[in-house]
Amino acid sequence: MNHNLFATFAERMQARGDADFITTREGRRYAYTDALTESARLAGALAELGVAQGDRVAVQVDKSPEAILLYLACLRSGAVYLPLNTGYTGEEIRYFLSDAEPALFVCRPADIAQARQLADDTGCPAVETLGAAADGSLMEKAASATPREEIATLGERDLAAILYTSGTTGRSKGAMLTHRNLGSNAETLRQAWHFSAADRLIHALPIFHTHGLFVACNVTLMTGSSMLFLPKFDADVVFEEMPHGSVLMGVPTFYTRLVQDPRLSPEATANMRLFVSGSAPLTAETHQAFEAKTGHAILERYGMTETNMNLSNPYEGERRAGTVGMPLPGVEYRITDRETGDEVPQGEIGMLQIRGPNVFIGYWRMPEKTREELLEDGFFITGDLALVDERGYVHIVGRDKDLVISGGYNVYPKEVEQLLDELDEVQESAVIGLPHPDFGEGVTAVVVRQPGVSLDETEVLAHLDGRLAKYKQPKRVFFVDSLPRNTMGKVQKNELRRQFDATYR
Ligand code: MLC
Ligand code: AMP
Repeated sequence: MNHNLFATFAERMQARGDADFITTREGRRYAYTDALTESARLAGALAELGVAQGDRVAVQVDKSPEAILLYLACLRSGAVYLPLNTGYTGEEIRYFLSDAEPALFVCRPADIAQARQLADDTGCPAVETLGAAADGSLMEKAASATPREEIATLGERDLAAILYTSGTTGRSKGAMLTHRNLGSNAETLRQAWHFSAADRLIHALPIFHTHGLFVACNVTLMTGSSMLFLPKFDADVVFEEMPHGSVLMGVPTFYTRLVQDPRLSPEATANMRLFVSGSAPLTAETHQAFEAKTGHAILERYGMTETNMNLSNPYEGERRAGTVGMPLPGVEYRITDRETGDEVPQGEIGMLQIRGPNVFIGYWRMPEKTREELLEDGFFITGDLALVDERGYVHIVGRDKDLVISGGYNVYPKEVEQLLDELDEVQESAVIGLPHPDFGEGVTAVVVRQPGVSLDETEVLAHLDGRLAKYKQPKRVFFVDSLPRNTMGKVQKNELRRQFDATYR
């Protein structure tokens, strides 16, 4: 049996023929047959570039339908798709290229000089470009390549993608996701969320993370439904498009922005059947305000890069504000005591663990990290703290990991602190997340200066600029005489969060 996810997609794509797959507001359109043809051409180009089965293809490009065709070409060829946040700086990319050792790096046309340099430095043999207007050298190569119609034969544990997720130590870890992981989750979500070929998803998320790439695109491909590709979330455009769409998937920031908009009404959302939220906590207030203004209860679900989607509020039945619902079919969870590892009684808070066909097979070239987080019995330790209520709905109540989630993007404080501590004027630093009305949490730095030196907020931010992706950079920097520590010498971030709580409110 061939476990290649593309084999499943191809059957459904053929069945949909000339129906829309991806359209854009600029009038670009790929029907399903076009996607089959173009992905074969791109697969041909990959083969000509020397990309073999199992090779990584690193991709840092602006959002476009062609980037999804490249993803499909990788699946078809058995190559491992490795998408990278467009906000990553050259230094961040250098790490990913040296760690993943891709056979090909696809970058934006404007980044070609830097990309060539990084590829040279890290031993990456090929660099091609792909632009948002279907321009760039990769599409040129595809146009003249011999199409590769063949679908690579793959086993159950063969990789479809590696997605890097930041680590508590400051070093990003590559989550290895198999064709089975992605395929099982897409099929589960298609059924759980009642997707049909008539659906039209308003796609406003980026396509380099699980949410916009796998949840949105794989479910669409499994269903044979269509997507309107927007370059980014823009409330004006979403209001224009809702009368022609049926589903919106977003991070909570989408919904807090929509709720504040006077145009939000039952009429504006009358054509929509489903609003999904995830990647960060949706507050009960936003959920309730959205429902009061539209009549739609947002469906909140819970997932991770390592696991795809795990828990979801029901499609039919009550979608409870402030909860992430129940396990999806085939997914198991348990909530355990952080010390003993034993399951805690219903209603008590513990560490959330997940098992199922959706759970990744490990971190790329990090066997020890894998063993720490992926237990022998198959349960993955999420790092999230949860409880289950008397009706079986799971509540995510906090995080056991030192992580800030800003507008749905994860920021590990350690990575920022390491850069701050590089400054000669800095004695030590702590990075925390504070309640933020737009991003949910705002990345905030608290810095202790060396005695007698001068250093201000602008200078600190200037040091980070260009070294860290924009979304990881602190929105504010505060200076204190010393950091609060407990008896073990550990910085008490809770204390700092209390002290600076009102910053963005
Ligand atoms: C943009 N900025 C951010 C930011 N996004 N800062 C912090 N956090 C963010 N998420 C910066 C911009 O560079 C800009 O800086 C300033 O903030 C204001 O930008 P904006 O125009 O208001 O932002 P916008 O472009 O509208 O983007 C906000 C957003 C976007 C929320 C729409 O960040 C977004 O699409 N996030 C989705 C992330 C996502 O897909 N996560 C899924 C991960 S998968 P300046 O200085 O230039 O003004 C996952 C698993 C799962 O978690 O369960 O799904
Ligand atoms: P990532 O590593 O980017 O995949 O982010 C995964 C993390 O996002 C999880 O471990 C949670 O902390 C968080 N997350 C995702 N969905 C939700 C949700 N619905 N509610 C609360 N946190 C969430």
